[in-house]
Amino acid sequence: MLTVYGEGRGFRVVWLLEELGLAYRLRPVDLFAVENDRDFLAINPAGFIPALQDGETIMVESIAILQYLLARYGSGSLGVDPDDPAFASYLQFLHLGEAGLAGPMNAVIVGRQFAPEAERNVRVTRWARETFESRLGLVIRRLKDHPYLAADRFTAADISVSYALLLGLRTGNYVPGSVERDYLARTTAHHAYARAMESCQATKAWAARSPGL
Ligand SMILES: N[C@@H](CCC(=O)N[C@@H](CS)C(=O)NCC(=O)O)C(=O)O
Repeated sequence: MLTVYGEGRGFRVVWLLEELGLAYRLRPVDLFAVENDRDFLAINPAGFIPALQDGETIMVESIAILQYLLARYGSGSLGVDPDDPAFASYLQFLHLGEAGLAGPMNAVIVGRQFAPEAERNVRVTRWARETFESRLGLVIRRLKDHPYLAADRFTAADISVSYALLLGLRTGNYVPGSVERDYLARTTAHHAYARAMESCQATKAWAARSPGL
């Protein structure tokens, strides 16, 4: 049985598992009390989420977990094969969703919402916001004349980037334009997205009290 530890970016993993129709267990992790969660710290001593346990295999990093699951359990239409011309675009956006969007957005959230006033670093926060914006420009450019980020079909790259855009939206740090709104309406219309939301009750509650599309 696959076990996903933690929501947050674990939502990407749960969404993919729902798309693939694979059985899993979601084990919640309270990041505000993680130092007392010995069972989780045995899985990820670094104490961040998500983590995946698959038998003896334990791993972290949401995008790596997506790649692992697709490679190990069959990607169906959610991956792109290396001999497909869309492979490069697929890999690029799959990783850009975290490295170029959600990662910098973390710095914006900490800089604007979590850090005590005296410890806020305006320059770092601005840099992170500008990084997010410039990478977002690549996403918008692509979506202006394509429905999805790669291969003109929904792939794991869309799970990666959709999550990042929703993170920015729900934390009030990004307002999607019409291109991204139409895109998010398309990706979140998936039944697997709705099932993932039912599975991830903390994410569902967060979405309900946050800005929506
Ligand atoms: N690049 C990592 C980022 C993981 C991450 O930032 N997780 C957040 C919650 S979604 C977290 O655990 N933050 C607390 C921490 O990093 O200690 C991934 O994609 O999994």
